[in-house]
Amino acid sequence: MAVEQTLSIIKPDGVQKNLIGEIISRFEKAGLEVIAARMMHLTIEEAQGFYAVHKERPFYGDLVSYMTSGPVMVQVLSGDGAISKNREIMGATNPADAAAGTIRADFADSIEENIVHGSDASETAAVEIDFFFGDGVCPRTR
Ligand code: IDP
Ligand code: MG
Repeated sequence: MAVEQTLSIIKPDGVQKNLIGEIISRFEKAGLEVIAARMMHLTIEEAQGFYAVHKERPFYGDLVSYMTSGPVMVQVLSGDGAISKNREIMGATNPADAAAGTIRADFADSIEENIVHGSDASETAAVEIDFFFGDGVCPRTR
């Protein structure tokens, strides 16, 4: 499987629950490497832009409010099959449907407040990484 990069976000509920270390530890234990990271509080415009693909959905306004309700931790993960591996570790969007042992099954309160974001395909990963880390990432040299 090819080495890929994917965008991961620990959403405001994950940060509030003090799960940054727990979540990143799960990625690292699965062999993914953090090659960029930043803690930030998204503006409404940033959240709207990031989730523009969902702007016609009924939950868009709520999603933007949620994503701007507190700071987030944004990181780029690198590794073999990183995009699907990250999605597997996250679990299904709705925690009620998420497999046991996934982040969302273990920690999410609802289909909206579901702790983490992960890119869903190579095209979206490239766009999302550029959205937050247009200045570049920090590839591992050891
Ligand atoms: P994903 O995060 O698993 O890729 P998407 O369908 O891309 O799921 O939705 C983006 C985010 O929008 C979800 O993670 C969740 O926070 C929110 N969301 C998705 N579906 C619903 C819904 O039916 N009601 C409320 N919020 C939703
Ligand atoms: Mg998505």
